Amino acid sequence: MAGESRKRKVGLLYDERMCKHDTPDGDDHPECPNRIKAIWEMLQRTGLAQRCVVLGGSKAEDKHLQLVHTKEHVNLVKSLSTKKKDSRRNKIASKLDSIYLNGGSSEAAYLAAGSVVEVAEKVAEGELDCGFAIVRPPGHHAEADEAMGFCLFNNVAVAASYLLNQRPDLGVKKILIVDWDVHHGNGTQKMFWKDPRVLVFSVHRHDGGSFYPTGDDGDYDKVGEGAGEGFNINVPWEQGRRCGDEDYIAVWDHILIPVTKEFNPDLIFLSAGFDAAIGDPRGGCFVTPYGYSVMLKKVCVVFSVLIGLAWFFSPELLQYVISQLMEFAQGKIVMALEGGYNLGSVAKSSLACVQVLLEEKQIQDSFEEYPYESTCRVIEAVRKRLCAYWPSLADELPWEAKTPSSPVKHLSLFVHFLHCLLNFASAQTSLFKTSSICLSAEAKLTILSIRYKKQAESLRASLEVALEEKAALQTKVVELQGEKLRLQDKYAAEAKEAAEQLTQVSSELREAKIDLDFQRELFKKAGEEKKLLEGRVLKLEAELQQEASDKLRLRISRDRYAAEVKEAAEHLAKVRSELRDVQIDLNLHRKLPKKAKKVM
Ligand code: X5A
Ligand code: ZN
Repeated sequence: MAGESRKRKVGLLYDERMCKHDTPDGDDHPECPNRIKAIWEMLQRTGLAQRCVVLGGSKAEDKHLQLVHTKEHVNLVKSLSTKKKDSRRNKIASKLDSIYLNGGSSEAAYLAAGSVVEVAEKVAEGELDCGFAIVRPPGHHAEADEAMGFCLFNNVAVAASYLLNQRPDLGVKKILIVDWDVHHGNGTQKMFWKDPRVLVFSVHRHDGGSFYPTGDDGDYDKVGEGAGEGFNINVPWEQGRRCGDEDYIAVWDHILIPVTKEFNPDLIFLSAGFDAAIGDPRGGCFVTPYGYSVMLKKVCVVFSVLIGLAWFFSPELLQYVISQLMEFAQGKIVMALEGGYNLGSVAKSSLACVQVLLEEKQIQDSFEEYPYESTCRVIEAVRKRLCAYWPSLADELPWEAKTPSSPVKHLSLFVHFLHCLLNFASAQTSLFKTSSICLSAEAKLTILSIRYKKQAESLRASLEVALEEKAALQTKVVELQGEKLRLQDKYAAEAKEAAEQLTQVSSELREAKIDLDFQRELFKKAGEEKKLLEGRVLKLEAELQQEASDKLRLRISRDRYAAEVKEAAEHLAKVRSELRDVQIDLNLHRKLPKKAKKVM
């Protein structure tokens, strides 16, 4: 087929100026400039951006903004940049719900809305097959006359309204808006509440009305009004549910895809918030990048799946015509970023989506269908509420086994389908005239037989691959069982050893404890003894001191006595010598008289 060989033209819009919207005082905020930077860097690093048509942003025109917003609201956002003082902006922001404003907010808001318009216009014109506008601030909470929930202008609503009301020349008459942001797209819902040209679908956490934006606007009984009745679909997750891939895919399979087939939109907008992603700090859900890629893929191929309805109607000609159809109508999708606050999750999910848009990744829906029981309940409730408008939602759901339903059940659906087909065919008459419709029946049969042969061949090939895989898996299973037994033995031995070690260690521990107690006791005793000894030492010291002072005293008195003795001895010696002198004198006197006698 010609369509298969053609490269998809995927638009990627990024504009650094949208990073200028930031908190006025530099505070951290989840809706931060790095969100779009992270996506852009990821797409460049992986080389995907280089395979896309890269566009810069452009500012929205006031008259386009006013298609969904009031003049007052547009003027307020416009005036933000001219009001020089941050304090004035802070005052405005404080009156709004979950909004901050700075000097760059106005420009960023105009760029976000204008950029989605730009991508949508190029896709509608056919210049691009699809595109992704990496924009901020987000848009889906913004209402006609009020900014809220980090959103200033409702970017997607502005672009949808622009195509429908300003560009009838582009032939976009029916638009589907799929909003998979984890929050309800309240603004978008209100803007198209009575408009049957826009089918708004939002899946979000509702938690009984306690999740942002609180209230019951996001409940499944809100289906639109007047001409728009049935053209608003809400899938509200219940309280405490942390939904993941399986839940979202179940909603896709049993609500979104069947309805989209019936509605048969000319173009699809995706309000692509990534705050239901695994790792998001606010959403608390578990959608993986792979989950997002399957969700996107399912929406992309929905036009071509239109022909899936023909399975109960086998005339080959119809199949042939239908298979041509998918080439004409294939996936005009415009993705616009909404929320998503974990930079890694946002970047990885975006990458997975762009891969799908580029058709570079084979996506198979390989989910086992095990959604939460509550998910099944929600799906049943939504289908019941909306089946009056969308007959394909009326069937009993085959939750266990997927058995093909009887053709009779599908009859109304088929009539509707034929109706769509005729509409489409009349719109494409020129194309039909110049191509297949002029082929002879014989040529058609030849083409068909070739196609069937090819299909049979490819089926046989995949069967062979599958059989090989099965055999490989069986040997793997045997191997794994052996491994399992071996591991069991090993673990048992290890466990035994560990138990032994444990008992040993515990006995050692016990011993150590006893030891410790003993040591402690010893320590106590030693302490007591030490105290005793210390006392004794003190006493001895005192005694010694006493003794020393006694000795000193003794020495002093001894010295004194010695001196006295010396003195006495000296005195004695003196007295003696005096005595001797006296004796000499005496002797002298005694001799004198004798001599004298003699002389006379
Ligand atoms: C776009 C978006 C979330 C707002 C939460 C406010 N808004 N608490 O994800
Ligand atoms: Zn959100």
